[in-house]
Amino acid sequence: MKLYSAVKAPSPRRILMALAEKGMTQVEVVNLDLGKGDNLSADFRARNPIAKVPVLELDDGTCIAEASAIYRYLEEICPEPALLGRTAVEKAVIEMWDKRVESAFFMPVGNCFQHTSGFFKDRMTPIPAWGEEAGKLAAKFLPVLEQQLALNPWVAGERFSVADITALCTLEFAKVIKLRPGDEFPAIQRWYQAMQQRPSYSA
Ligand SMILES: N[C@@H](CCC(=O)N[C@@H](CS)C(=O)NCC(=O)O)C(=O)O
Repeated sequence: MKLYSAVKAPSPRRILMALAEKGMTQVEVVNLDLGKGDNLSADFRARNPIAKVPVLELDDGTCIAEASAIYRYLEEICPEPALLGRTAVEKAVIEMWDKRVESAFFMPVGNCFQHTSGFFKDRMTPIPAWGEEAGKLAAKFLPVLEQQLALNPWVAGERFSVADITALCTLEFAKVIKLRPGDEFPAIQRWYQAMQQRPSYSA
């Protein structure tokens, strides 16, 4: 198995952390330089036509893109430790929180970064006003996360899950838009310290 990744990019980091949590450290990692457009090549588009990392390439050549689909594959081939839940309720609640973090936090952070920095201006038209609006939307997620973590040890409840990984990767990436939760978010701080103590944090 081979993981197409990119240093410091939040979406492939989700998979690197999931692999580390599952002890699947034998997967070969191929780092692309997104700034230089390595991912826009015909060769990479044959693996993912929308030219995004992560892509997990299996030994038979099957390519799986989209972080949530890769989470699913890893869970099926390596069920323990479970990151997608064990019971019907756990599975649904974890998926709900993972999607909530993706849509209400990851996407606005990414849009704010792309539309205000012009990092990908060779492949899109940045609209700075939209970027600023997206930054405000991203900030609105912090009180939601705070409330959840004030009531639960982990993002999706009692157990560590992919929702924690997705939230951590987004929270750290949010530094690029200068969004950092301060002392007014004590539950996020407590959870963040717990995340930093996991070996997968530095995967
Ligand atoms: N929905 C995708 C998002 C993937 C994504 O946005 N990847 C970014 C890096 S974090 C990327 O490859 N960007 C390169 C580009 O847009 O050219 C997933 O969950 O895997």
